[in-house]
Amino acid sequence: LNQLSKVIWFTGLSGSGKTTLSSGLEKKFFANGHFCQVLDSDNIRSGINNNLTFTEADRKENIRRIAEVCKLYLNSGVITLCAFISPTNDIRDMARSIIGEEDFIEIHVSTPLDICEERDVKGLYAKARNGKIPNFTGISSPFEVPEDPFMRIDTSTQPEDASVEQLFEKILPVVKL
Ligand code: GGZ
Repeated sequence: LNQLSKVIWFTGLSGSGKTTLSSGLEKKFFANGHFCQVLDSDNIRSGINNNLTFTEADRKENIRRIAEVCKLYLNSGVITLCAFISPTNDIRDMARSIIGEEDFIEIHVSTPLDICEERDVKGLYAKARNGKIPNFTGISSPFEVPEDPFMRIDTSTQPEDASVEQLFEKILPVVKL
C-alpha cells in the first residue's frame, strides 16, 4: 500500500462546505492512487447512528461511534475523511484521543455563520430561526472554534477547487509513503 492511513477530520458549521471539500479531496487522493472513505452525516446518521438526535449527549455518542469506526479504517490502511460538525472542544478531544493524536488531522472549515445561513442549502437555518429545529448549531446550540487546527479553510473567500487544491498539497505529504 502506498499510503499511511490517517483520519482527516473536518469540523465546522452546517453548510460550511465540509462534505463538499471532503468529496473533492477524496477524488484527488483517488486519482493519485490513495484509498479513502468519506464519512458524513448522510451516510452515518441514516444508518449506524440513526437512533441519535442533536442533544449534546447524542452528538457526543455520534462522534464516539464515528471515531471508533475511524480506528477500524486506520487499522485497514484506508484514509478516512470525516465531515461532522463536531461542535465542541470536548467532543473533538474525545475523537482525537480515540483515534490517537498522530493520526488525527483537524481541518476547520471556517466559513462564517452569516454565509452558511445565507446559503441555507437545505432550509435548515430558516427552520431553526423559526424555532422548528431545536439545538441547531450556531443558532441555538454552540460551536466552539478549534484553537490550533492543522488547517483552516473558508469556502466563502475562494472557489471550491482552490480549497481542495490547498488541502491536497498540504495533506499529501502526511499520507504519502
Ligand atoms: C445541526 C443539524 C441539526 C441540528 C439536523 N444542528 O447541513 P447538513 O444538515 O447536511 O449537516 C447537518 C447535519 C449535522 O450532523 P453531524 O452528525 O455532523 O452533527 S454533530 O457532529 O454535531 O453530531 C444538518 C443536519 O445534520 N442537522 N439537525 N439541530 N445540524
